[in-house]
Amino acid sequence: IMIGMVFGILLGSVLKFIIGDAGERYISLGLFDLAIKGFFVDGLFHIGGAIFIASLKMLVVPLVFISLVCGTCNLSDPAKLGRLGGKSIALYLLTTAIAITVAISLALFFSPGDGVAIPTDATFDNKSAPSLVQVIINMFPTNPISAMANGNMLQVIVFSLLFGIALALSGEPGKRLGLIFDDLNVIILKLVTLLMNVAPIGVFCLMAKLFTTIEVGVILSLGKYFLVVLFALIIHAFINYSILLKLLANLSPLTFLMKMKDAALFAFSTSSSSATMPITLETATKKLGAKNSVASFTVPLGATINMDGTAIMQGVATVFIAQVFAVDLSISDYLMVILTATLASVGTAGVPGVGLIMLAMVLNQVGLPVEGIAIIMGVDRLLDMTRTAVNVTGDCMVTCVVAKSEGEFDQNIFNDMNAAKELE
Ligand code: DAS
Repeated sequence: IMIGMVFGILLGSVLKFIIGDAGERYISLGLFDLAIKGFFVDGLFHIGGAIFIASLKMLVVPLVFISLVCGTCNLSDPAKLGRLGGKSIALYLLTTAIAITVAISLALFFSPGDGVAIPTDATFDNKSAPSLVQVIINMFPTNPISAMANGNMLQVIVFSLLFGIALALSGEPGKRLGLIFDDLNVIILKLVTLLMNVAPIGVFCLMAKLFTTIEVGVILSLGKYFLVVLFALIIHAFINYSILLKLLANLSPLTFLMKMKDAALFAFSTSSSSATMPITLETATKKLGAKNSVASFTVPLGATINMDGTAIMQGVATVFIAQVFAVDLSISDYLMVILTATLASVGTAGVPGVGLIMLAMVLNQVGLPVEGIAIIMGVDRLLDMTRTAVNVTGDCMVTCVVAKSEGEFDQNIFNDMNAAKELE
């Protein structure tokens, strides 16, 4: 994806000097310009990029429905669902909401997208913001099929969670259907992987077209965007998690972070919470001291619904894209972003690049042009690696807090710096 990005930027920049706006055109090739612009920029690159964005949006509904039903219905002993589930889900949502609030505050403070105004024909339907009560009522679909057809993702997520819980509580029929959803999950994640395989071409087309027209200012603000996301991720992982660990479980943040190194590095290199899950589980039990009876529940659940790093990217990206397209978001729009991005990160399966796919949902929700994803897509891979490491760290932090609160935590293992050295 990085190679696709670099080549797209280079070719787009070269073409800009040939067929860019009159002010920037340095070589006039007459008819040849029109051929290049017509065939490449408005043809090949536009079509390639549009198809790639459409396929990203195509995945959102099935991905969220299947991965959430899977994550919820695989809950071990449904009876445990109450206490453990309640604590974990509450903590996961709390840390994600903190993450995205930090992200939006930093994005508003640093305003990486300011000063750039890419014209957009997207009409920002500044719908009269529904009251919070109405938002909560609206989250429950009267017709789940139409919610899916219309891409009303908040309703799809609620229906998926309820369906998964009902499935987990339905004995034999639930077990049979659960197995089918496990298989569907494999298929849909394969679809994501296939899409990620053609992502370099998609990114190349998007960036080539983008850089034929983009203002230099946008490129600079892209750098700022990258740094703001990175800064928010670092604050969340090193400060917010440390405070929560100390406050809620009286555990040493330094010991925790040092023991998280291997799992975080594996998450960074794979960009996939799901792929890292076996390492996360080993780390939570053998290095951090959480009993398996808790970790075997909170880690898979976390890998499915807990994506603090992703929520951070979605928060900063939404503000950045609103600024780049010079769209003013009101406070209620930001509240909608926090709710949507928190739920979007709940619906994001732990595989590379899906955070970007879910970003399409957040942008839709507040009426911002989804095409804005093209601007940030090129630097997303690097951010994906970093935010996945934060996602996994969040899963382990909550696991420790819940295990400690359940009295299923071995403090000696936690304090023993040599515990499970062989994992390294
Ligand atoms: N890479 C995903 C994960 O595995 C998250 C994302 O794409 O944002 O956590």
